[in-house]
Amino acid sequence: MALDLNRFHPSPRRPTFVAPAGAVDAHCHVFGPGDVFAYAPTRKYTPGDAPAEMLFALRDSLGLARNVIVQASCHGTDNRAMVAALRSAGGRARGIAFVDVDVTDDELAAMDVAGVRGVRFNFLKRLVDAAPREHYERIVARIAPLGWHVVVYFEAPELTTLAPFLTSLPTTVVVDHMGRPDVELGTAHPQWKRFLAIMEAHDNVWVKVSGPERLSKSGPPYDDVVPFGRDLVERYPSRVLWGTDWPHPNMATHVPDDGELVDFIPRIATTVSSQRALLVDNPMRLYWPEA
Ligand code: 0GY
Repeated sequence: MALDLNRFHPSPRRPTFVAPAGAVDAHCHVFGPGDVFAYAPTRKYTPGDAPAEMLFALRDSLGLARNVIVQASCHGTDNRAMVAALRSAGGRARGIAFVDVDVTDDELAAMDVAGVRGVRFNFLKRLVDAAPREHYERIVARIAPLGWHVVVYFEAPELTTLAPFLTSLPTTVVVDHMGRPDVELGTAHPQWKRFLAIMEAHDNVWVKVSGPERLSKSGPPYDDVVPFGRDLVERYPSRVLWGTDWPHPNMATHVPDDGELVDFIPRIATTVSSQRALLVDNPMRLYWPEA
C-alpha cells in the first residue's frame, strides 16, 4: 500500500515517558481545515487537514501542556489558521508566523496579541522559493522591536552559505530539527562540528532537538539520531527546545507515532533536570516569560 505522505498517525501510542508538568511541544503545525482556511496557491504540497482541536487532543493524550504552533509553508503568509488556533488555545499556545515584507504594523500587533512570538525563515527549496538576504533583513527590522525572534529551517549543507546571515541576526535565533544534519556522517564529522561551532560562539542561537523521524536513516526508534540530540542537550542545556512536528508533512519513509517521539526524549535528555529544562524551563522562558 502506498504511504499517504500527508496523513498523521491515527492512534499514537501512550508514551512510556511521563513528561514533567507543564511540558511544551515547541514545534507543531495546524493545517486548515482547507474549507475554512484555504491552502496557499503558492504551496509546494497540499496537506491533509490537521485542525487545532486535533492538535490539542494530541497534546493532552501525550501528557503535554502547551504548544508552539509554527506556520507551515502550505499556508504561505496567510497566518489565519495558526492565529485562530492560538486564540482557541486558552493561553496554552504561542505561534511563529510566516510574513512578507509588506506585512502591516497593525497585522503584526494583532498577531502579537494573539500570541505570535516570532517569524520563520524557511530555506528549504522544496518548500519555499528563495529570497534575497535583504528580504529577511527587512522583516527582522520589523519584528525585532516587538521582542519577537527568528526560527530558521535549513539543511546542514546550506549552513556555510547561511552562517554569516544567521550569526548577524540581533534577535534570538531558533534552529529547526537540529540543523538537519546528515546523521550517517556521525557527530565527529565537520558538518556537525560546523553547527556546534555556531552554537558555541553565539549564545543567542537555540536549537530544536526535534525531527528524529526526518533525520533518521534507520527508522524508528531512531537510534542513529540519539547521539546528535544528546550532544546538543548536554552541551547547551539552556538553549534546547523539543517538539513533535505533528502532523508531519512530507514524510516519505513512514508515518511517525507521536508517542514514540515522546519516548525519544529521555534517550537524549537523560536526567530529570535536563528533561525539565528542555520541556518546561527553556520554552517557558522564550514563549511565556511572564508566566
Ligand atoms: C516541518 C518540516 C517540513 C515542512 C514544513 O513549513 C513546512 O511546510 O516545515 C518539511 O517538509 O520538512 O518542520 O514541518
